[in-house]
Amino acid sequence: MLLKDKISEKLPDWQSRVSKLVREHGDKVVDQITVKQVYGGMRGAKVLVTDISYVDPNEGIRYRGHTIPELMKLLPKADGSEYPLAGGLYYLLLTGDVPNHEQAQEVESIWKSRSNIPPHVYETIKAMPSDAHPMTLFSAAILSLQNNSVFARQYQEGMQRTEYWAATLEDSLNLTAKLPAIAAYIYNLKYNNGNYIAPDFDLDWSANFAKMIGKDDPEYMDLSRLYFFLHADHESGNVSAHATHLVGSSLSDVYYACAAGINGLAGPLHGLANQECLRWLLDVQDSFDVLPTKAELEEFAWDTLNKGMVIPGYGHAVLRLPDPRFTAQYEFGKKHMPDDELFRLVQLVNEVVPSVLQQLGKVKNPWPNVDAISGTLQYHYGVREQDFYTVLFGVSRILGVTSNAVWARALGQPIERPKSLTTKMLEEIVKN
Ligand code: AMX
Repeated sequence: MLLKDKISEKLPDWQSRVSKLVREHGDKVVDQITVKQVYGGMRGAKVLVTDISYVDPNEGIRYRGHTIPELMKLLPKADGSEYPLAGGLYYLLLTGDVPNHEQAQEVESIWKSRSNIPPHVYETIKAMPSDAHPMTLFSAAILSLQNNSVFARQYQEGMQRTEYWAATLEDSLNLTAKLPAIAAYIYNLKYNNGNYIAPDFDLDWSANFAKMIGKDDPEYMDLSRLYFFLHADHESGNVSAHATHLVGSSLSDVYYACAAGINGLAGPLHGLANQECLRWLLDVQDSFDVLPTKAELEEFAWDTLNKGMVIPGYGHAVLRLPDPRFTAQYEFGKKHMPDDELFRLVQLVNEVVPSVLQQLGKVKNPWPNVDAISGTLQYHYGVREQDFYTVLFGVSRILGVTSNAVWARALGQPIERPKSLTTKMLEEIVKN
């Protein structure tokens, strides 16, 4: 199979690079850990490795070494669209090579052939209480697929360590193939009277999601392609990626690991910020009949901060510039909805909020992140159910975290087990 062969071909070189590094330089110091980092969520501590993506604080995300604008040009596009095929992105994340159109389409075909969802998954989703958050349904649906894990079955049968990654790849392809239909099912169940809309296998993975939630509009299909392209990975330390990796490091299969990552994504300081951000923008709209003036918006922002709340969609643990994922969506908005009232509000917030956050004096990055605009674009096309937005993020994020999972197994990354200390021990350390 295309992806398996390609990874097999690349693996020996990666294995020898990693084992040489560890063998010859295993005791070299990479970084020092400060007391502030120990207490501060390990911020900036360089203790993880991934080759799938890297976040440069002053430049933003690079997938396999390529920036977002570069990949918008390089990745194969869906027919008649200027936005990348998710199949091509997955090929890139998994293999490190930019695919040609045929290779991207081949991944899309693999997905189509594995997209069928066992009926018990739907039953699991339906059995949840009607007020369960869509992320709860999404996580439960992923976990309910676990009985299909190739990795778990082969492990029980006595698989060789060298085979782990190939079984993980199988699981990853099986899971990612099903994500658009699972997400669409959740959407239709919660907001569309349970109407089921069949996939259209002439469409690509991203556009098919749009189709299955009843959006035939080519512009919304393009937005889906853009959205799933932008949210796929953000190196290894963010909560969803790290949670997935941590759980996978115990040789839990990708279903267990991805459900964990999705649960982390559901937090308001991480993926749920997209829903929170739209809510905040709508609150602004409700408070003013027309677009507020800059002074009014500034006052509204201060009100939010004075209530002890964060301004969602702004700030980042690593980035120190406007997030290029924000910029790419902003460009989409400028092209397709320049006069949309909410989009104009996003523009105004972007002009006002950074300086408010700077005045706080403690925010390290006052600029917009990916979540500052993503909900607004969805809202424009009628996907107005804010609590669904993080599911969209999750569909995309699983492309990145499963790519990481395959390579973590391929390179034999061990079970994670950092060391904890007591406060007393730290007090002793600083005394000495
Ligand atoms: N509004 C108000 N206060 C903010 C802020 C914001 N948007 N961003 C940072 N701060 C505050 C922090 O809460 C912290 O305050 P404290 O010292 O009193 O606890 C202080 O500024 C320093 O924080 P930081 O070092 O700049 O950021 P961080 O690495 O601790 O946190 C993040 C990063 C994203 C959690 C934070 O910026 C935030 O809460 N932003 C709003 C929520 C959001 O948009 N999250 C989505 C991030 C992207 C993603 O993962 N999807």
